[in-house]
Amino acid sequence: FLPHLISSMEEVEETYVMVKPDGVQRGLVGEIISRFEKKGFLLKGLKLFQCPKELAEEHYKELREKTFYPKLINYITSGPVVCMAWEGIGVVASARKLIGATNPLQAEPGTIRGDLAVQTGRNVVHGSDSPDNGHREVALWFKEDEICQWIPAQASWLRE
Ligand code: IDP
Repeated sequence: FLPHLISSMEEVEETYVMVKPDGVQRGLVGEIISRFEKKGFLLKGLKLFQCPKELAEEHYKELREKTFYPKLINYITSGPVVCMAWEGIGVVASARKLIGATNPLQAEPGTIRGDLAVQTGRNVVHGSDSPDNGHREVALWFKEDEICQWIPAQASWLRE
């Protein structure tokens, strides 16, 4: 949170973004991180991580009743994921736009899923769907000491 650099009353948000196991296996980690980095959001947390089943179940608990839920849990725990915490004004909705629609065939070209994926069950990346879930998911996937509060050298070139 960089209060002295924020000139408006807009609220700083955080979002949890994750390169799913297919994105890691396909060598798309750098490409995906790059899109958020170039956009100008602040990276606060980053790690390669093998997700335990219990954590996957907690993360996707709202989808428990869905027929695809068991496959989703298998998918997310099938190999390492890359966990990211990004901060910024409007970062939650903006990250969702950069990611694109859940079904990659419906995702616009230029979005991560639109450019890099073909199937909902292999849609390479996750992004929190609301500011509340952003906080919840960053806290769920990261320990407190894995989050860095820092001011990038280019901060004043991103925000007036
Ligand atoms: P989102 O990731 O775009 O927010 P959600 O509806 O929250 O989409 O679903 C979470 C994840 O569950 C999706 O990203 C996708 O990996 C998986 N999923 C959703 N719907 C289906 C489906 O119909 N078949 C297989 N997997 C699905």
